[in-house]
Amino acid sequence: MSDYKRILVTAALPYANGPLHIGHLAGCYIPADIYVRYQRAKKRDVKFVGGSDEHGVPITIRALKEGVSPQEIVDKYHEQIKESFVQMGISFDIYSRTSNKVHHETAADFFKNLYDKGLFEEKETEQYYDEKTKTFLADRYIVGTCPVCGNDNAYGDQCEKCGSSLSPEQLINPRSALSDAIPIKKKTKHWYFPLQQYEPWLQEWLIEGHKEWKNNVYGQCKSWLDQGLQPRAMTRDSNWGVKVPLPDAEGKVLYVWFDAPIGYISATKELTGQWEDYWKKEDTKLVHFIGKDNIVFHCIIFPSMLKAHGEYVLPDNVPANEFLNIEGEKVSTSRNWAVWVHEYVKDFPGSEDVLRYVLCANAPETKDNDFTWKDFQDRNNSELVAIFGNFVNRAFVLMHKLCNGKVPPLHASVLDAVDEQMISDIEKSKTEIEQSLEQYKFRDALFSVIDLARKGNQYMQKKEPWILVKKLAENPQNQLLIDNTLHISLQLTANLAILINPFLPNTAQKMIYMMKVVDKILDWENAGKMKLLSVGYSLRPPELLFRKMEDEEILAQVEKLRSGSANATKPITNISNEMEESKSNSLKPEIVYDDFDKLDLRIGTILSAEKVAKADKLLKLEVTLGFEKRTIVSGIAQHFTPEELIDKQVVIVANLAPRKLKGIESNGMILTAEEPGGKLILINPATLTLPGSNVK
Ligand code: B3M
Ligand code: ZN
Repeated sequence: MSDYKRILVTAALPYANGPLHIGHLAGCYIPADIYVRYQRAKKRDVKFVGGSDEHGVPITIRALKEGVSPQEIVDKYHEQIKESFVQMGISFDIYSRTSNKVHHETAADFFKNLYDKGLFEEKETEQYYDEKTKTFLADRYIVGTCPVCGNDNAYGDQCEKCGSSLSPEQLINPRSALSDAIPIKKKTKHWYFPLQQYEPWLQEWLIEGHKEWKNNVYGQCKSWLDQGLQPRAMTRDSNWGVKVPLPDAEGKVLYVWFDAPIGYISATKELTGQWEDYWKKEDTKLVHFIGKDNIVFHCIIFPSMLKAHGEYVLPDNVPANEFLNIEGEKVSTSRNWAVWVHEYVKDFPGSEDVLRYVLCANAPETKDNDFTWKDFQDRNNSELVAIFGNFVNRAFVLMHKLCNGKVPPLHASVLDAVDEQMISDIEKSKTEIEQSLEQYKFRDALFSVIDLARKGNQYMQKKEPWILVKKLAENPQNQLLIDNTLHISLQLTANLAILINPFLPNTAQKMIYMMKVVDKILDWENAGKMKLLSVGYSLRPPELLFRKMEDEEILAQVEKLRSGSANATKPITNISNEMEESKSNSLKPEIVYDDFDKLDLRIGTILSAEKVAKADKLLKLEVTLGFEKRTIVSGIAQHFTPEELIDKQVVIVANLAPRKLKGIESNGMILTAEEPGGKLILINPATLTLPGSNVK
């Protein structure tokens, strides 16, 4: 680890154009908060800054949609988002907003600094213009077909379907997002930042200098640089935003992606008079937590701006996460396919830590991941309740029963190998968790904590103090063994409180209340130690740390999601039956590997699909395996239209004996998953895969 004196952690500034959902939390706020809480526990000088992004088209569009002013929009959502963060324990040192005066000044000064250095290219170009609403159409004001993936609703700055970054000129059949009008071209002047001039420097600083960044981040940056950078307009025609601080710039504001990251600087200014230490001293470690759609802005554009300015430190790391899908589908706020934080905290009061747990355990750290309510329930019931909560509860209950409610002594004379193993596991866990946290591997870190609790349960199981107590009369020695087990278990409990604290702060608080100790015990340096609780100290009775989540409440959430969403494919009236069915859908008898190995499973790409005459269930598919083409007749016509199957990749059983269906010879079978309600889902590879590849 390099030498630094202070850490500045930023988390992306969410647009104040709607409430917070769990995708936001999983993308950057939970990991940032874990990191910061850990650093605070390490007693490092760390500041955690954030705030609302209140400029740009996302805000003005929302205002138009709701028929109110942009100011009303940001006022409403800033407050709501801020409250959701507080409720979820996201412990910003400051949560600011970009409409603040200090931000407008800071961003304008930054622009002026680069302008005075002669860095901007001033260019008059023709841009799309909507005559109906008299608006220049940049960014999200313009929509059209994505040239990369064909999505009809790609924005002028990005296609949300394939993630490509776009400019309005690249859209096929562009139309105004405001009026649907076909835009004309009209001249307008803007200030361009010459990103291409920073290529050699980025090559050196980022590509050569930051190979340790996460693969998903590094890879995206590399591909941007490989494609070559273009000058980028840093101003827009609008009345909403930071005014361009130049005399001849009426009706021009800073591009939102110019001002938003400067929001980190303004927030730090608001937070502390020492803000310059955090931004200008080389021994600061600057870390940006973001979601994957913000990578280019934080790794390429903002660093180039900072470099151009010259006085600022550069990010040491940008540990971006990928996306979290919900129940297998992409989050869509417009279609209400989301789990809203303000609703979660109402529906599960007191269970904020459970959501933090699930979002960390399932964090999209290296690839997109899926949140399902079933998984939420399983992780709660079988990890938090059955492992962590269970261990702590057992230790407390047994201590009250067998040791008079006090921390029993440790008797070295009867310490055995099992005890020693437990003690050394505690020490090892600390190091392991610490290493994972330093490397931004939050899932691994969390699993190590749970694993330690699991070891605690196993230890207790081996020691069986509840059996020893029964033979106490014949074997008074047993009390020494019981004491040792409970002593170690209680020291382990104290350790677990320290280790879980960055992840589940409310749980750690409950634990220190039960142990009647002060906050100070949670200092990281205490982890790994065995003398955290003193012998003879009396502890409170246990409280349940987590409660079991029942099927009904989980089903209610699934139902809420589906029925409240435009994605609802079918009315969900009895999803509980479906869950029941899935429980009773028992497994087939065991097979050996050789049975499985007989299957030749391959990736195929569907080239064409058509209905089979006089068979309402069948589709005739042409599938390529790369080295050959197949005709496959599949009974999926009631689940998929022929059009939606074209170009899809599927898994096929390639060595199934041919058979005739409605007179057509079928050569193979397509694999699908069947949900309890009968819905079919294609099994396809997560990324484009060469046809013919073996599936094993
Ligand atoms: N508001 C984009 C987003 O919410 C943007 C992040 C700004 S971070 C400086 O995804
Ligand atoms: Zn696309």
